[in-house]
Amino acid sequence: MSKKNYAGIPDKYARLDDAKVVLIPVPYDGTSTWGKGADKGPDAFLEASENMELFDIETRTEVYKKGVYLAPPVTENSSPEKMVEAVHKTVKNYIKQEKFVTIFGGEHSISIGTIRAFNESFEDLTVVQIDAHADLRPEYEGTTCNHACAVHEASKKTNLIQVGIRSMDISELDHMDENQVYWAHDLYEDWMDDAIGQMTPNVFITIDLDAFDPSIMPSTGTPEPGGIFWYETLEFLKLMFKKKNVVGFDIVELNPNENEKSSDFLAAKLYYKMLSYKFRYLNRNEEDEDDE
Ligand SMILES: [Mn+2]
Repeated sequence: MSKKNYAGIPDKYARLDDAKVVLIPVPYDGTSTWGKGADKGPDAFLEASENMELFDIETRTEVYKKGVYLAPPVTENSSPEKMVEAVHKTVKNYIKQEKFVTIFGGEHSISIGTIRAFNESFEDLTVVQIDAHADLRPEYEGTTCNHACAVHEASKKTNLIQVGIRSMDISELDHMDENQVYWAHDLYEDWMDDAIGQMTPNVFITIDLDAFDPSIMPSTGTPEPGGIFWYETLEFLKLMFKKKNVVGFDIVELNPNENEKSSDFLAAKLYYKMLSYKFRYLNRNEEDEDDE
């Protein structure tokens, strides 16, 4: 894991004390079932971030000046349960310091710990899961902390909204609220306002990169055809940052391939876009409808 600043930003923007944002890498790949390599995700993401322009054209901002502290990575991997506990503890520690906490995985099981920490810290939490897979199994291969179980706990303890889903086991229907599922095959219709309407004020976003179409995001553990694309995803994210109090987010399942760098760049740009939206729309709320 590199010891450099996030995106090569100057030291004065990278110190914990002054930074508004904390970025926690979790290079964990303990339970993945098919394509291995999500443990290499954070390094590939950080390397791509160093080669990215830091002026966001759309928001006309340089959000890194809010300060981004790159935390030491969470490397606990002795068991899936211990990893989830370590992520939970680390995330909670930075939330308590009133930072905007973001996490980069690693496989999706890391989100069990991140969501638990946010759910304990923010009232009446909505979790928006953008993912190809339902990830609702209560247990898989002997553990409740498998990537296939990433949002099972969230489905019981938070207001879960699932977007982009196109792969699941029939047993997962028992744990699914289909009124709050936006299937990939339905996303050509108007759907964003309906989804926003189902959200409580506090929103946490978990993005499994396999939600994206494999044509633009091939480097992921389990690519599924028929995924979402770049600008529609940005439109939905922007809407959430405008209308809701997005309290944090994680991005998971980058499985880098050294011959295919565009996925690393997509992840890097996605992360920076989300920060740009967060601070551009920071003081907005539902009453503040006017847009420039
Ligand atoms: Mn997932």
